[in-house]
Amino acid sequence: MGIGQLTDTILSRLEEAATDARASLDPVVRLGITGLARAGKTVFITSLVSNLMDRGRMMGLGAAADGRILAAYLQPQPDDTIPRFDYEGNLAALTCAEPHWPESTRAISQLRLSLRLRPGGLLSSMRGARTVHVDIIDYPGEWLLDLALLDQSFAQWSAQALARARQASRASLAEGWLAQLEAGDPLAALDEPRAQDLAAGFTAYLGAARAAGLSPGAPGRFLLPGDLAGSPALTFAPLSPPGARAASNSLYRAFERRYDAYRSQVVKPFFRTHFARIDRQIVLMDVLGALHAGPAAMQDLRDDMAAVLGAFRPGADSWLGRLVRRRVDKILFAATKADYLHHTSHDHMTALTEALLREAADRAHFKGAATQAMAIAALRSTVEQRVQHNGVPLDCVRGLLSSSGREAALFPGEFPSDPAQVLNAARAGEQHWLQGDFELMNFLPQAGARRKGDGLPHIRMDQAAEFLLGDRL
Ligand SMILES: Nc1nc2c(ncn2[C@@H]2O[C@H](COP(=O)(O)OP(=O)(O)OP(=O)(O)O)[C@@H](O)[C@H]2O)c(=O)[nH]1
Ligand SMILES: [Mg+2]
Repeated sequence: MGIGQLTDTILSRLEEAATDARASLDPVVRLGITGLARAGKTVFITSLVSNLMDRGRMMGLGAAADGRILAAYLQPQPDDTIPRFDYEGNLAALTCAEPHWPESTRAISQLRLSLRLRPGGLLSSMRGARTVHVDIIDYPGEWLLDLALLDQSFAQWSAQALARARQASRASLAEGWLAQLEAGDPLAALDEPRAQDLAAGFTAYLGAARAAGLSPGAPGRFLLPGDLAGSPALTFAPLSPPGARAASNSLYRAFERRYDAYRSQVVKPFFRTHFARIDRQIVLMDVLGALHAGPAAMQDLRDDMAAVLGAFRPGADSWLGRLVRRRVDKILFAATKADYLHHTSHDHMTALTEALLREAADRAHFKGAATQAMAIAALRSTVEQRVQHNGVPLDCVRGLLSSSGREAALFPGEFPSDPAQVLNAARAGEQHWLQGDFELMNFLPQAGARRKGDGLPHIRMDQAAEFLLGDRL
């Protein structure tokens, strides 16, 4: 083990000890919530907390159904350096007189929910109530994809990023940046304005890929810079290998150094201080969004899933493998926004999510943690309705359209019933789905969703909570 690795491990242990010393003796479950941008993390956490505080809609969570949860309350979180998840603000957005979806959030945040529990089983009358703290940690899924950078040199990463940018589905999005790249010489001396232009061109391409429903991939912070915006650690871009030896003052060497700084000063601290301490994880996936965006987006989703799973089972001799002492033992992959589909399609959505998970687990040689796939809606914004269309019954969902605020019943298209057909078309790089395109709707949250004793209306949040927390309650 090198000195750098030793320091990483020691730093991580010290951090852990400091947190443990501050914590009480009550058991803590550290629940990680992640997913790529717009996957539904903020709405999920708001709904989970609301439904654990008011448990009328949580009959699928054993401890709630048995009446063993005596109280649930928010507490100050143990980590003073992480922003608190704005539960109250997000709940207000979803339940106010004119409900709207919460603002996008672009960094890590945390919330502690404590549950007071009556013990179950034979000894229930002899033991007093106990407390379990659930520490909810919200972090961007893009940060997990950065793990791959730790195994790649600047040259390797550049080659891979350039090959990806030239793929058919991306070439037009990357055009501007690739032209910029051709116009310059990586052996020329570093010129800061040119370096900034290249980084900006590369970032614009990543943004365009995301807007097209494709995965921007690593480096995750280019689109989520937070307080690193404009810093040298984010002012680099892939470069083609130079034909001759690059001098130390060249653009090529400067970008190589910045790439290394990004890895050691941005990527590693996240894994060391936050990721290494997670017990349970939910990965939210916008499967409907990928289906709508087309086969290339679905292909990206499966690559991302394999990369994410790889982070949860790092090789024992990898940097992360040496760092992670406590292993995540349950991971839930949840396809979100199931309320955009009539329930008759939910089984198909689950089947596709399961197939994606199975395949990602094979590719990442994943074993160890229990995994499950599910279709959920953190906030149900629709009701179901059967509509006659040219004499044929159509299973629609009805809600308030985001575009106009008017109510409408829509049919999104048949959700494909055969996952293999979807996966094959994605692998083959088809331009469109054989069965026709899948429309994406956009509904607003409904007013008056909240009733006394009930949390936010949802689909299968109780089953998600049972899988993630049931055995600890
Ligand atoms: N119908 C429906 N839409 C949802 C649900 N959850 C999220 N959405 C939609 O997805 C969008 C993104 O949800 P967020 O919870 O903000 O997603 P996020 O992962 O926190 O996004 P970032 O903070 O931008 O990374 C919302 O604005 C809604 O339009 C849900 O349960 N049902
Ligand atoms: Mg968010």
